[in-house]
Amino acid sequence: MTQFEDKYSEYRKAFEEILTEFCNKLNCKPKILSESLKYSLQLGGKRVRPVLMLAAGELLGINRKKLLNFALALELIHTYSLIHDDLPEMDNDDFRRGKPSNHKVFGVGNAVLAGDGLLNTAYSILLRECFNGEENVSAAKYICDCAGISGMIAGQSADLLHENDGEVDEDILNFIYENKTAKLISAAVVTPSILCGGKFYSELSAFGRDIGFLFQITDDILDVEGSFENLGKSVGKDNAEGKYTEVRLYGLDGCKLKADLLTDKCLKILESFDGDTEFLRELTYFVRQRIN
Ligand code: GRG
Repeated sequence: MTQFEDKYSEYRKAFEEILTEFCNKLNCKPKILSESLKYSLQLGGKRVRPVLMLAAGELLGINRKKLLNFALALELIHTYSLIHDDLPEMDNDDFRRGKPSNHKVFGVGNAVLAGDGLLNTAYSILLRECFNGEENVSAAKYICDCAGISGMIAGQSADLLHENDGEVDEDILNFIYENKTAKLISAAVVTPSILCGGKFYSELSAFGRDIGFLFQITDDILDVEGSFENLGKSVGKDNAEGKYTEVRLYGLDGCKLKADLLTDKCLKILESFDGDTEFLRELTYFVRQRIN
């Protein structure tokens, strides 16, 4: 394992301990509710948002324990969005993380409820954090805003609205990418900043936005060049369904160029920190070169 892989799995393990504890305590009635929540949470996934949060927290010198509940809430919100995104009336995908999507196993109604349940529980975790001081209140609000109607939900709404447009408009595309994908990823690195009084706030916001865009563009590239085996979900759907993507606007080569430019932008922002940014630099390359 490289030093980067070692560190990634250390962050991931720290996060998955609290996730496992959360899953073990789930005891809903009826039982199918716990099962459907656990199914999606424990399917795997890269855990890139929690890893980003713990890495940014370390850069700022925050005690990891202060971050774990925020990381848990963020991953719960992300998982809810994937369950709902896979539904027949949304992106209609039968597979996620290499396994049948939540609604293929539990049915559409239960999958809607699983997503609702994860979102509700995330808010409850964030609400509890609000008793730990004003900075926690601001951090919780920031995550809610990134996930909500001025964030991820707005992005998904615009995505649905424009999915059958004949031409791709750059401003609309940027709106969709920023809100649907970049805001939640950005929340991962901005939350630690808020928790320590706004240290490096503007740098981390800019880094989060750019790595979020990069993440979405590499997602588009992978939809063309990736495989089901690596991605664990269907490929080629964007093109087949005429979806609103950067590939349609700039072509595959244009997208790769844009991804390289965003990578450089992220690396440049990291130069302005006085701490050790090696892991975040490597993580940026990882997002650019990812195959899953
Ligand atoms: C349903 C409100 C609502 C929102 C859905 C997340 C989302 C918004 C749509 C998913 C569409 C999509 C493929 C977005 C690209 C970026 C993205 C969020 C990819 C999936 O995230 P990963 O790669 O997934 O972090 P894992 O499985 O690794 O956790």
